[in-house]
Amino acid sequence: MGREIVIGLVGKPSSGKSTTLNSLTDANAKVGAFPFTTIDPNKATGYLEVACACSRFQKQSLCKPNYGYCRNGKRGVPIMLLDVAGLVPNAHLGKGLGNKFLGDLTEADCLIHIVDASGTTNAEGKATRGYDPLQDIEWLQDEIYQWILGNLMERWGSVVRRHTSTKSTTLETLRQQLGGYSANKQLIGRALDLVPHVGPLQEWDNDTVGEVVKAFMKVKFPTVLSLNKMDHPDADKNVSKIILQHTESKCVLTSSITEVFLRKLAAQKYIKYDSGTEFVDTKDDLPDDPELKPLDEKIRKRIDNIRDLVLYRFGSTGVVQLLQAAADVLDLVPVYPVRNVHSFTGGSGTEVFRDCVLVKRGTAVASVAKKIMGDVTIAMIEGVNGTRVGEEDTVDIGKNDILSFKIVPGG
Ligand SMILES: Nc1nc2c(ncn2[C@@H]2O[C@H](COP(=O)(O)OP(=O)(O)OP(=O)(O)O)[C@@H](O)[C@H]2O)c(=O)[nH]1
Ligand SMILES: [Mg+2]
Repeated sequence: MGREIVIGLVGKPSSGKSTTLNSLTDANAKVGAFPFTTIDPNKATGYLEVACACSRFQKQSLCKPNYGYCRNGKRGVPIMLLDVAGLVPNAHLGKGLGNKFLGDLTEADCLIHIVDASGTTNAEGKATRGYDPLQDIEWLQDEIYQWILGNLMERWGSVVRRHTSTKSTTLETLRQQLGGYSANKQLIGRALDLVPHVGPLQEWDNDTVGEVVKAFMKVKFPTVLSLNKMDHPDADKNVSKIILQHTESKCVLTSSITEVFLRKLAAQKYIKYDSGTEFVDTKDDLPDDPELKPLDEKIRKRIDNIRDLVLYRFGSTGVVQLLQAAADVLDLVPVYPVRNVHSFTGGSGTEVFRDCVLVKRGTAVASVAKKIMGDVTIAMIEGVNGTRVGEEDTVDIGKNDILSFKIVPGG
């Protein structure tokens, strides 16, 4: 059903991309304290937690998603995460693994830049002390920019000739040139709206092409900063510096290694742990719980440390919030296609809200239908209780987000 949202995890080697992937999914990507542990991209499904529509209608007990989960009105909607090889300065000139990483990113809808906020790895991902991670944010954006710009400039002469001879619009020509980055016309249109003064394409100079590429990057790769390794004592000062410098960016403090550890302890029944919260309960806290195993001194000490250094200081390990921040920059709304707009069931059975897709806020209902069902002819669209919804009406949280599409048979 439709194309899933894809989030790319990017950053220099050893910043914690694979650890973050493992902390958010069931993946078991290889992790190592040396650069280029990951070469081929790892893909795994994570879950974006949203307030499910079932709680609006007190139908939590009947809510059984086809994909993901719903626990008492808290729904985990599947989202694809992509962990790619580390990027180093001048990758676009072939350094490190060169452009390989960038090619793997084309299908991403947004990026999470995993920054090693502890300053214990240099720009190449090698162990050091006192490195300033602020630099990584600058050069990483520049690498992506140089990559897209380089690909476009390589053939700019012929792009302009073709554009003029076929009398294409700027949007059509850019669609052809940038379509390879899984960018559709709407997305490129939004990028062009950011640079309204650029004039006709055949007259663009290098600076103008650069401006257009920057605008394209903004809409194609909106980025969240994950300030990772915040459990490390050197992270504090770097974190405040980054947040002060990057006021326009969404920053989330994370300790992905802590999340991996807590999940492991929970699976082994040493703790009860609710991801995304600061609450960890052990046998010491819940002595009557028959499921929990007693702690040995070593584990007890580590849990105390985690509480002091991460959970009580920051409120959580941050990784669940990271996906929410990504959904925010993408401005996503969960939309529930149903068969029956009174009971919210699917084709058969009593279970409700079986499907859920994430779409950009403000998307027209007709585009939602297309995303879900492909090219079919819609006869009618209904909302809650059978109210008619127009094809051009737009979706928002709580507005036109429960829909039933009646299609023309064979249309
Ligand atoms: N202290 C601390 N260390 C971490 C954290 N996350 C990851 N690490 C460590 O950082 C090192 C690199 O982690 P990886 O997840 O392999 O890093 P990567 O970004 O995938 O690296 P490449 O695949 O080489 O690009 C490992 O030794 C991890 O244990 C964290 O939150 N805190
Ligand atoms: Mg890795």
